[in-house]
Amino acid sequence: MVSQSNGVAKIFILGPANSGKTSIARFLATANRSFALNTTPSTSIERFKTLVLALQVNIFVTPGQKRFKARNFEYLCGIIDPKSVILYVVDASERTKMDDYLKEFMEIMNKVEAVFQKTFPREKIEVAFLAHKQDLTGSLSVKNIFSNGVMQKISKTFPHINLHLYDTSIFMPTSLLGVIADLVLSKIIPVNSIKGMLTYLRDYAEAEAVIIGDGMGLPIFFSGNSGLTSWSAAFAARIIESLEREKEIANSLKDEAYIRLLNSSRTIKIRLNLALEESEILTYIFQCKEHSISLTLINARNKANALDAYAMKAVEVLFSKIYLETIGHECTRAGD
Ligand SMILES: Nc1nc2c(ncn2[C@@H]2O[C@H](COP(=O)(O)OP(=O)(O)OP(=O)(O)O)[C@@H](O)[C@H]2O)c(=O)[nH]1
Ligand SMILES: [Mg+2]
Repeated sequence: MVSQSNGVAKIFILGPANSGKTSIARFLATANRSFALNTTPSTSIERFKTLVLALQVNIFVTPGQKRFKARNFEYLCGIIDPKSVILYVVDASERTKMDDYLKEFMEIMNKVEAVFQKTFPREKIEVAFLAHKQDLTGSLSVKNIFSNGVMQKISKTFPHINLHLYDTSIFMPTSLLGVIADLVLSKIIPVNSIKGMLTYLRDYAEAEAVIIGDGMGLPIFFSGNSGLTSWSAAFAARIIESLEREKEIANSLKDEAYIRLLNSSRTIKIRLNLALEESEILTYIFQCKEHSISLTLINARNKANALDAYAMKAVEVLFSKIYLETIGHECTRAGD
């Protein structure tokens, strides 16, 4: 579940044992897939803190084993509020257990509904059901799990719950970031207009995919072929990271010339063209005051000169939209 106030979101992740809850939280907190996947069964509530664009996200992961059920319920009901978002995760490849998982999910929905009826009768809470591990063969899609009839029944039975359905996998980072963009970021930044801009840019560039990544390398927004989009945001993050490392080395060696070169401007704009044999990845990075975002175009067919200027301007505009409240006008005045 996620709740936001003053630029802080709280995400609580629930669901049966071994469904991938800790992996999801680890991935969102680090963008590191091997760290995310290398888990052991949890025995207590785990807390993670991360920054997704300008938003601080606090993630709370409950342990899934049945012996923790009562304690998890108690914890959840004690701190739930209308700004919270619940992520309920199941392993979608566990076909034979799906009925049990749905029963458990309904049990939690009942408790949440009861808390809301009593404490927040006029409010609603966002809940996302994640049919996770979609990379495994035989996994059920969320559409298979929830037919239209079931959804209608749920919305009637739980009038205080807004239920959203997602197919996710750690191997498809955009699937997880889609959940965060829809349910968490949409409350602080104009997600729909950013998505609209990406679609426009993809059409203009005739690109296979367009991706906005954050400083950590998470693919926050994307348009186009989602298989291609997942990892490309990581390139830009690695470039920023190595630039930061060079700055640190120059500072520690007191290498004046190098410091002047790297610190010469408040803002850093990078344009990178990665020409592979049959593909081309164009990346534009805008960095200021330790914040950065990247815009990546995959296989753009339109090579018009205007594309470069347009894409760089787009990434600057996005940066100002996203970080205006956090760092003010300082970084963007020059680009206006
Ligand atoms: N194939 C695949 N495996 C995944 C995915 N996400 C997580 N896993 C694996 O699933 C197993 C369980 O993941 P955890 O994150 O520990 O599961 P959990 O829900 O936290 O489990 P508990 O702590 O016992 O409640 C681990 O071996 C993960 O590597 C995924 O998207 N695809
Ligand atoms: Mg766990």
